[in-house]
Amino acid sequence: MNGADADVSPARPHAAPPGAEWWRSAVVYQVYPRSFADSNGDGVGDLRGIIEHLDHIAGLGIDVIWLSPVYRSPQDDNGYDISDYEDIDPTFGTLADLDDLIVAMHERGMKLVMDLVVNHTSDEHPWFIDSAASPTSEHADWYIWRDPKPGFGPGEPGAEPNNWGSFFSGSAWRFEPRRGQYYLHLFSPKQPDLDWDNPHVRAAIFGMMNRWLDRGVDGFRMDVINFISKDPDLPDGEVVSTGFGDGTPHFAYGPRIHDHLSEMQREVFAHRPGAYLTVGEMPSTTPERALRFTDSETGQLAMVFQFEHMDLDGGPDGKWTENRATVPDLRASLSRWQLELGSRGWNSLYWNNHDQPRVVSRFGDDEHHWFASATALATVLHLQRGTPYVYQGEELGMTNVPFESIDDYRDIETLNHYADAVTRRGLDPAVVLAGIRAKSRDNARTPMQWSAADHAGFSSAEPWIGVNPNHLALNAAAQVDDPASIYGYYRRLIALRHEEPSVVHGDFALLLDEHPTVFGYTRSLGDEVLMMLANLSSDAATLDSSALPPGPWRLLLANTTDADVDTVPAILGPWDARVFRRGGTSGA
Ligand code: TEU
Repeated sequence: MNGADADVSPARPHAAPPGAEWWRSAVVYQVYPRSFADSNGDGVGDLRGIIEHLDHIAGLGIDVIWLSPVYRSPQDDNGYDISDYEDIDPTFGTLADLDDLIVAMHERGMKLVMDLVVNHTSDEHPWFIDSAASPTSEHADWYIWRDPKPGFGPGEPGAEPNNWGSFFSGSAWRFEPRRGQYYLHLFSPKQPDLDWDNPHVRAAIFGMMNRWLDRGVDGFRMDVINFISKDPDLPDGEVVSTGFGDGTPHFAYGPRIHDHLSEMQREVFAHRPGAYLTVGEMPSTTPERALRFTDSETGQLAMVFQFEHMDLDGGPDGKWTENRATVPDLRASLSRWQLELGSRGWNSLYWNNHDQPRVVSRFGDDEHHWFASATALATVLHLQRGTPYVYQGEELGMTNVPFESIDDYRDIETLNHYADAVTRRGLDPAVVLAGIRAKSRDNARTPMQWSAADHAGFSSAEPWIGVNPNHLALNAAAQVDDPASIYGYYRRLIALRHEEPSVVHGDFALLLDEHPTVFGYTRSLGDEVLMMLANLSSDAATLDSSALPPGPWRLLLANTTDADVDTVPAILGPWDARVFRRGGTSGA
C-alpha cells in the first residue's frame, strides 16, 4: 500500500547520543500500563507485560518510553491519584519489576521517563490523611484549605470558598467536617491539590524526584505542571454553561510558576551531569508562555505539551461533542506553534495520549481511508520541529471504540460528565453519548491489540475495559513484519528523523496557507530542504505548483504506491502524503 518508500533504512535499536539535549532527536512512545499487556491474567496490564513486549517498541526505533503512573494508588483516576510516590501499585507489580524494566530498556538503548503527578496526591496519601485530620496536624497546610464563604454555614450549598468547577464535573471544593473547612481539588475529590507555596511540600517532592533519578530514570513527564501555582486570593471565575466558574485564569499560569520550576531545576537537575527529558503537561498554555518555559537558555523545561490543537473541536465549554476541526484551523494552530517556538523554544508533537480519542478517528477517516489517513496524519506530525510522541496503538492505526452504552465506559471524567450533563443539567442522553463516543478518554484506553486472539492477546482474562471488536483484523501480529503496514510506515518516519538532521534542526516554513485541505511545509537546514505535502481529506486535492518552492524535488517518502518518484503531483489523492528532498538523488 505504501510502496515508494525511499532511502530510509529499517529501524534499529537507536542509542541516543550522550551529552546535552539528546532528546531533541528522540522519538518517545507512551505506555499506559493498565491497557498495554497483562502478564498475570488479572485483566489489567502490568510491568512484566511491558517487559515482554519491549521489542515491539524498540523495533519501531523508539528512543524513550514515557510510562503513565505505576505508583501506589487507589486508582480513582487510573493512577493519577497517588498514595505513595515511592512504591509500585500491586496492580502493576513491584519495585523489582520496575528495576528490571529499566535494565531491559537500557539494554535496548531506550530511556525511561516517569510520570510525575504532583499538582495533587490521592486523598489516601498519608500527607492528606494527616492534613485532613486536624488544622494543627504536621501536614495541616500541605493542601489548599479555606473556610466556608462568610454568611454560610459549613457544608451548606453555596458555602464553597469560590465558584470554581472541577475538571471532572461538580464543584472543585469538598467540605471536611473534622477541620470545618474545604479543600481544593481541581480534578476528583480523591485528588486534593497540594499547596506548592509551602516550602515543605516542595522539598518533599524534590527529594522524591532525586531518588527516582538516582534509581536510573531518565526524566519526567509532569502532569498539569502549569497548575501548581494558584493565585492565593482564589478569585471566582467566569461562570460557564455548567453553572460553575472557570478558574483557569487563576491557576494555569500562577504568580510563582516560574519560581517553583526554577527551584526544581536547581534542586533536582542542576547538580547532575547530562540532560534529562522534562516535559510539562500544560493545558491552556500559549506559545508565548511555552517559549518562556522551554527557552534553551532561560527556560526550566525541555518541552511542554500544549493543548491548542486538541481544543479546536471542543464544544462551547471545551467539553466533548462530535465537532470536527477544519484543516485550515488545525494547520493554522500547529504552524503558529512551530513558528512561535522557533529556534529558541522546543515543541513536543502529539496527536494522541491516554486522554485523547484516537487520531485516525478524530482527524482522519477510519471508515474509508484508514491506512492512508493514519499515515498522512503521522507524516504531518513527524516531519515537524520538536520531539514526536507515539501513543500505544497509534503505530497500528488503532481507532475509537464503538461502545454502545454508558455502562461500557470506565473513565471517571466520562462517567461524571455523563451523570452531570444528563441527570443534573437535563441534556439529551443521546447527544451526550455521541460526544462521549467521539471524544472520551476511554477511546485511548481499550486494550492494546496484539493479535486476533481472545481479548486481542492483551490478557488471558476478561480485561478491565472492553476490547475494540476490530482487533480481529487490526492488530500488531498482522503488522509488525509487514513493511507496508502502518507500523512499517511509523518505523520509516522514525528512521527519517534519526537520519536527517534537517528533520530535527531545520527551520519550519508553512506552504499553501490558503489551501482548503492540504497541509504543506518545508524544513530547511543549510542547503538541505525537505518538503512535506499531505492532503488531509477524503477528496482529491489540486496543487498549484507555482505556489511551491522551486525544485528539483526528489521523493523521499510516500504513503501510497502510485507516487511518481521525482514529480510533485498536480493532484494529491485522498490522504496522500509525500516528503521530498530538494536536489540530490532520488530516494526510490
Ligand atoms: O490531564 C490533565 C488534563 O488536562 C485533562 O483534564 C484533560 O484535558 C482531559 O482529561 C481531556 O479529556 C492530566 C492527566 O493526563 C489525566 O489523565 C489526569 O486525569 C489529570 O491530569 C489529573 O491528574
